[in-house]
Amino acid sequence: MDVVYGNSDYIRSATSSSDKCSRYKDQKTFKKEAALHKWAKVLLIVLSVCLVFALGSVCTLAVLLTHATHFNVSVSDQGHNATDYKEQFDVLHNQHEETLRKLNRLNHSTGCALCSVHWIHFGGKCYFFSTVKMNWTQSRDHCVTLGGHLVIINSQAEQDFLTSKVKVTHWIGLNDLDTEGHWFWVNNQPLNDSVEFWIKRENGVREPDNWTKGHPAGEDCASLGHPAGETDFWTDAFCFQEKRFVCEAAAAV
Ligand SMILES: [Ca+2]
Ligand SMILES: [Ca+2]
Repeated sequence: MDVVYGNSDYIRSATSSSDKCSRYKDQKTFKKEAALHKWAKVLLIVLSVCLVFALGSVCTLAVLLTHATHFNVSVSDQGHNATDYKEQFDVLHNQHEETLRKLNRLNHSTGCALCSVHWIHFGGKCYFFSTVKMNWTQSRDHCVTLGGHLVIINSQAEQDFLTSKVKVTHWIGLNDLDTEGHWFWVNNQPLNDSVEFWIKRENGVREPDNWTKGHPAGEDCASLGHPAGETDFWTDAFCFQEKRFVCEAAAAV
């Protein structure tokens, strides 16, 4: 059976379809706007983060540039100071050299000695042979107060000169106080094994022997000669013993 619509039914039907279409369009538009709004928020967050990072980078660069500038200024100042000190050192060094030359000429013209009174000149050095006795440490310190140091023997010629001047044992500037068997001069230089004059007796007994009888710490200070009278060579002895000593100092030239 055919269904026949009246005009009013047709109009209602058409109107209903139109409304549905309109709601559909509205819903679609709303979804689009919501999606756009969501992306806009994401984009805004990303831009904000980038902006924060950019500001942080600018601040870091500014700090680094400030430090680099200060560092350059500091290095520049130190460079100037080093140059100034070098120039002052050169001036003082030249004055010192000139003073020594004048003193040398004065000594030659007047016949003055190159060493102080009671000191003996040999090989460009001055030597003082004490007449009093002290222990090794006191001897070392006394030489310093006299403007020198306990003698440091660097050659056969120097050894021969010293032995020609002494008749009894004297302290020299050599010790193994820090480490047993490691001998050092008072200028902290180690003993050169090719320039040493330890006693080597025919019976095979040699020095240094670090004798410990009565004194377990052993013998840690070197002397020219032995109490028994051998003065041509070195021996180690108890540092607390009192002996005469030899000081050495630079000559005036
Ligand atoms: Ca020793
Ligand atoms: Ca000894």
